[in-house]
Amino acid sequence: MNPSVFQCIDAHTTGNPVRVVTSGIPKLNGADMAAKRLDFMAHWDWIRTGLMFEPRGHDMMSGSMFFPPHDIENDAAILFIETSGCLPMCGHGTIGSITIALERGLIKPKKPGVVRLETPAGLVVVTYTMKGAQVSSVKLINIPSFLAETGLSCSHSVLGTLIFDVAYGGNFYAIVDPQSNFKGVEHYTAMQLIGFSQELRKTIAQDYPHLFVHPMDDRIRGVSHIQWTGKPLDSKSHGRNAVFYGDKAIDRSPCGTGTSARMAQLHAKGMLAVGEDFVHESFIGATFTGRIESVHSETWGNTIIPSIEGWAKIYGDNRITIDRSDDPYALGFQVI
Ligand code: PYC
Repeated sequence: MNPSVFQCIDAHTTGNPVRVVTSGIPKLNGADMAAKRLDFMAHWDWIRTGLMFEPRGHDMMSGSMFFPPHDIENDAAILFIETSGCLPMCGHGTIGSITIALERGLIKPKKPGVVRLETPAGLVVVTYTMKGAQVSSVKLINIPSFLAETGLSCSHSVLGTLIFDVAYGGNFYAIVDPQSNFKGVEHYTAMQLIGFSQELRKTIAQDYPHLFVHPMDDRIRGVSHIQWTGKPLDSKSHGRNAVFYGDKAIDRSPCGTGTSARMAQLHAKGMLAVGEDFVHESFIGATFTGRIESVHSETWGNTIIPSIEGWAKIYGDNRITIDRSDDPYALGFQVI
């Protein structure tokens, strides 16, 4: 068997990696990206683990593949591949992937300045600005986001009882705000937050097994990410977070879906108005600017339409081979 070859372009979105696969992409079955995501997970997941996990990737690795759109009104469709699986939506992944696609001519938008992107979670409309041949900023209008539950509690072996809310911004987030048993992100190391999160996510899944299912798409279910909040480093920012994903990762970017979930939570609690900027810092102090573009009332609850703006930088071209005939680590591994 010849090695499988994947041509990739590597970038980072405010510090968090994005690897866009441009060749070696499998043909997927399904009428939209939600169905294609399931087909990929069932039959092609070895490509994700081979390209995202060690030794070709690492704990934070995240990437994507572009597909032709299913609706001719749109410009492209995207599959997100991450150490945590195939997320329905990824904000930093969208900003990085669109930057790569535009700078390298992978997508030619029908209307200059706008990319209509089909994601597994729904249509995301992206606008961007260029400085010469480079994309200087990308703003995405995310899918409807909402606060799902508030004031839930769990017992944690180190921290004690924790109170948290759950919000959806493309993935379900347990959001832990400062409280008597958690002083705020600024008081902990990344390693401590990773340790806390590994246990908390397991406990939430045990204590609330049926609670978090998207009301319009039951293929999206479960709290996959933990968002710890706290005081910003810069007085001009409005908040800071540390988002835990995968098994050992803290997002280096402020997390696009996490910021969307955070804005949905703050809006529902009367702490963020429509049109107000929300400058959100990551654990390393990188920022995205979020905004609530509009609010809606659905039969099943209230939603916000959030926007997220940030930037990305391409740093490399990467021809990666996966040789399943003789490499015991062909499919990747994690050290947990
Ligand atoms: O930016 O949405 C995001 C994201 C999810 C996981 C890591 N980053």
